[in-house]
Amino acid sequence: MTDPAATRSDAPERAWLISTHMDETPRAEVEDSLRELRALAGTAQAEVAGETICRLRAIQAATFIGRGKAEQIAAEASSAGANLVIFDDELSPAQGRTLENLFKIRVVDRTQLILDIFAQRAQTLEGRLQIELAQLRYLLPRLMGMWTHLERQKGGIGLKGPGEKQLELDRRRITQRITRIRSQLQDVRNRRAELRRGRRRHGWALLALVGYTNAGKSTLLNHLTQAGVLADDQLFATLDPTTRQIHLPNHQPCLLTDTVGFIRKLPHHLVEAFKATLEEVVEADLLIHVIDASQTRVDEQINAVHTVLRELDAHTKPILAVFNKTDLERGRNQALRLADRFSHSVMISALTGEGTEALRQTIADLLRDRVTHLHLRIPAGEGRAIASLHANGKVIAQKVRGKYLYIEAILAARFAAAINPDWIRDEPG
Ligand SMILES: Nc1nc2c(ncn2[C@@H]2O[C@H](COP(=O)(O)OP(=O)(O)OP(=O)(O)O)[C@@H](O)[C@H]2O)c(=O)[nH]1
Ligand SMILES: [Mg+2]
Repeated sequence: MTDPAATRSDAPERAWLISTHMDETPRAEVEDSLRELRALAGTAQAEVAGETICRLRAIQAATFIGRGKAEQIAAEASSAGANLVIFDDELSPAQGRTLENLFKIRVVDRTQLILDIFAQRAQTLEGRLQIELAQLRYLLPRLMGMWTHLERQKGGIGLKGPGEKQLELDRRRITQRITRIRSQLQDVRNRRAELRRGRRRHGWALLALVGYTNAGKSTLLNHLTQAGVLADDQLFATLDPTTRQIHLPNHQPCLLTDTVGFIRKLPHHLVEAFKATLEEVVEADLLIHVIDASQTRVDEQINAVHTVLRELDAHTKPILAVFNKTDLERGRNQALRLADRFSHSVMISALTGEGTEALRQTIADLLRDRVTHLHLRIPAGEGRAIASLHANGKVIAQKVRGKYLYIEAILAARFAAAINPDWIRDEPG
């Protein structure tokens, strides 16, 4: 298969889409997944020349869909003027090669398509490094195939020919590059970890928005924090994380991070490569799972998010389910149907803001045992203790009366435990 980077070009490519399903898959599900594949193709700036749904009894080892079927599609795609085939599954290197030989045009699998979209979206150095790592790791096992092509061109003379030398060089160069990127990403992770440690030291609770792509995470972040990040009706609008302060009714200091959305069959390489970004999810105190309740396939989208969370080892974290898009009738109805599945859930519309005050309250309730709200009376001479309160917590009010400072503050539970009990008062004043 070809270099994923090569799928980007200025003129739109004409793609033939192939969506595969097991024989018994319900019709509605097949159509929905095809719709998603079209959206992915569109996001990658491909024009759809045509599409085939393959119902399979079993996956064929060599060609995935069977040689006969592939030949039939090749003819249709060729007469429709397609110059690219997009496959809704991850193909093995050998399958990709065999299919490319059959179709005589480029074959891009689902993984490559998603990698390509990510590559177009990545803005920051961190995002770019992560996507490059994922692309190189995808490419490495496929180099062999390229060499086979090369050898065939050379008439197959000499197994130890220049082709193999070139391949060895390429492999070595790619492996070296992977090592370099890994070490650069380790620096990014260290910096992020340091940042998080600092935030925790100051008693900030860390929240992360998670959810299927296009669920409305960025719209919600914008509504809650005026972050002004891009929210758009396209898949993977967000790649790079944005963190903003969110105000809660109890004044608990709290940060909310918006990050990359998930999708069904999210390539494993990508999850691996996006460790630095996704650590914001792994390290959060509470996950806000934004669900587009207006989707017909909402159950499947919820499951897809849980699958990725499991892969990240973040599935045991406290989760608040947020049913979004309840301004739409189907959104409201499905939210009511699904609420039972979660121990904590809220219905909102990130677009109109309906329900978002209840959301702030629920977040505050769920974080309550992480913080304490204290009224303190501290002798004015205790300068260090007072400075430490300011540094480690959120001081809501402070006044001097006589020889004492009266302070109302929110503190992380572990800091509160270290405070001289004589200073703690039950009532303000
Ligand atoms: N009707 C309706 N549309 C919404 C609501 N919230 C978000 N949207 C729309 O849904 C689309 C996707 O919103 P985003 O906020 O970009 O979604 P996201 O989850 O950040 O998506 P990615 O970053 O691509 O993963 C946009 O067109 C929003 O206007 C809502 O409550 N109601
Ligand atoms: Mg977004």
